[in-house]
Amino acid sequence: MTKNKYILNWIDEMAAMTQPDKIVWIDGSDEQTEALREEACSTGEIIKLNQDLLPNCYLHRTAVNDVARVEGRTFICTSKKEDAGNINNWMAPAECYEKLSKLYRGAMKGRTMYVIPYSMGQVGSSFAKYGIELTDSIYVVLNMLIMTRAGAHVLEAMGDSPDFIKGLHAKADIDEENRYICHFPEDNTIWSVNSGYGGNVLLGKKCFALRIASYLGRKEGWMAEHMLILGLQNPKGEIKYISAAFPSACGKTNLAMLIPPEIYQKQGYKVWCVGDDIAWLRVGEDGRLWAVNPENGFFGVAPGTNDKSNPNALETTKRDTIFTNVVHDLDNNTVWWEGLDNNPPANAIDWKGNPWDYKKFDKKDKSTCGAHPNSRFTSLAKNCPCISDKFDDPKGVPISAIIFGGRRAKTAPLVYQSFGWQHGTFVGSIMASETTAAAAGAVGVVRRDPMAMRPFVGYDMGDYWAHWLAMGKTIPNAPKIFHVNWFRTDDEGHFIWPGFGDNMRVLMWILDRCEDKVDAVETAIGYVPKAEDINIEGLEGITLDTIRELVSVDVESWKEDIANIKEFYNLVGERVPAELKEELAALEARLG
Ligand code: GTP
Ligand code: SPV
Ligand code: MN
Repeated sequence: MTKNKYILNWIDEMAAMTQPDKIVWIDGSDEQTEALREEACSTGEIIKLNQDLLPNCYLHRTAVNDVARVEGRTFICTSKKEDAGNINNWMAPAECYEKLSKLYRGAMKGRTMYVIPYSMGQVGSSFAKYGIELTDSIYVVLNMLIMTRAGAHVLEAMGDSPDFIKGLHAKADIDEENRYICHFPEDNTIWSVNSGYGGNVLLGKKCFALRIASYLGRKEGWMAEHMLILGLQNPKGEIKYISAAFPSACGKTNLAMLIPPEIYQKQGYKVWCVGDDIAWLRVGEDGRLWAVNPENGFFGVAPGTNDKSNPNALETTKRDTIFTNVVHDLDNNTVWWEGLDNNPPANAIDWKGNPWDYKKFDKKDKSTCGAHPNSRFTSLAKNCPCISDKFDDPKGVPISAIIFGGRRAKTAPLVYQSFGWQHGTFVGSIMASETTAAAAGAVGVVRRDPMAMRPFVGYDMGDYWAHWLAMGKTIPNAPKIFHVNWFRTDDEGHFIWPGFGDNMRVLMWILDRCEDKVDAVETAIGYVPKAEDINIEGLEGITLDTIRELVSVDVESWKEDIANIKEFYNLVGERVPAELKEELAALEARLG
């Protein structure tokens, strides 16, 4: 399909190592895709679901030991250790290549190597970057065909260029002890072995579009961020765009597709989704920051997705979708997950492939779940009812506001605005959140997750913050920076803020602030709303006092946080920019 010698030589080399029985080039045609689906169904790799109820939908179960990203086994392999920084795991490139070569050697014997040419971003646009993933998994091929723009047209766009990201993935034995997700930013290379789960193996996503892209962005003067992008349309038809960085499983997909509360719908407000996970941002000729979503689909969390919380996502999953690790309803040959509805299937198979008795499901005991808490749907962005007409626009969209956020039971208020770009960068750098099921490890532990990028920065965290500060100086008309927290809890541990669609009420305040339409109260941490400026019309059980409580700044818990922030800055190490240390000292002084 190509004469590009860089591509062909590299594939020869990888094939000599992994020794597949045959090599198949993915062209993106319906015929080939359909043949691959049939083959994967025949081996049980995927299950064809009820085609009347869920046309073109399939179910896949990963190995029980392989259900989330593995941060402990994710490496940044730069020639100098300092360049990977203290937050990333590091291995010397030569050592890593040698170690993984042994795991790859002969790993594709008896298997097929699929060659997937793909683009992150609209093919041919100035934002687009190309990659090739070699994989022995049809599941990966089918997911990449949804999540990226893939096929023969990408090879054409690549021409004779040596400039592409080389990704190699082999399932090998799905052996946890030998699972590695390794990045060689200096070589434009990604090697993944012994996993078959999403973020570990769909190499265009976190590996390329965040880890490698963040490295390239620093070199080339742009930004790759773990951000959703949405457009909020007012009754006059004007659309303002917002991007928001929340850690994994903290509400990006939900916010990106939110349905406005009735009071806003009646007035004619609408929300459009441009992206739900990753944004690439560049300074435009007009001096504003412009964003594209480099992906082509959504790899969304299934549990909790329902017709109240996220009807747009639910609708998107009704066709052309691959479900991973959800419940299989045998009576209808459909799927189910916790939080979909109150009718769990009576005759069902759980995510592990065992018969599942919903009567034994105990909300407090995750081991009784039918669907894995990190079970996912892979769906086409174009099937989303609220997809923005700018989704495919090679120019992207201009960003008015950047929002950071996380899960904090107490410390962070519902919303606050930073004092400017530098302070906003500081706010991003001290982000913290309770851990979720999206990564292997304990759930519910507070950890610092700067810009929601802790697992995804492909270089030193201090340098990454310096890049944020430097970018700010190149954007004459920079977005305003905010922080939100939908997850404050009361003394019984219940969320106080209703969240989901009602988060629009907070977005309205944010956009009003961007346009200088509303006042705010200056506090030690930033500007918070006056309670009466958050619209609570039509909200049951929420009064102005509730809002006052939600936007209050608990000085004592912030003081406690300062010690933890200092510890984290120490961990990041020498390259923490002086400006951020000054911001930290200033915050400490303001707290008194
Ligand atoms: P990744 O795909 O892992 O990057 O996750 P994400 O950030 O897109 O998270 P997602 O929108 O899938 O939400 C994850 C979980 O948070 C789901 O269980 C949601 O139900 C829950 N959630 C999302 N938004 C809200 C909210 O406003 N309030 C509350 N209480 N929960 C929310
Ligand atoms: C995340 O964990 O942030 C995800 C899912 O979006 S994964 O693709 O597995 O990284
Ligand atoms: Mn994500």
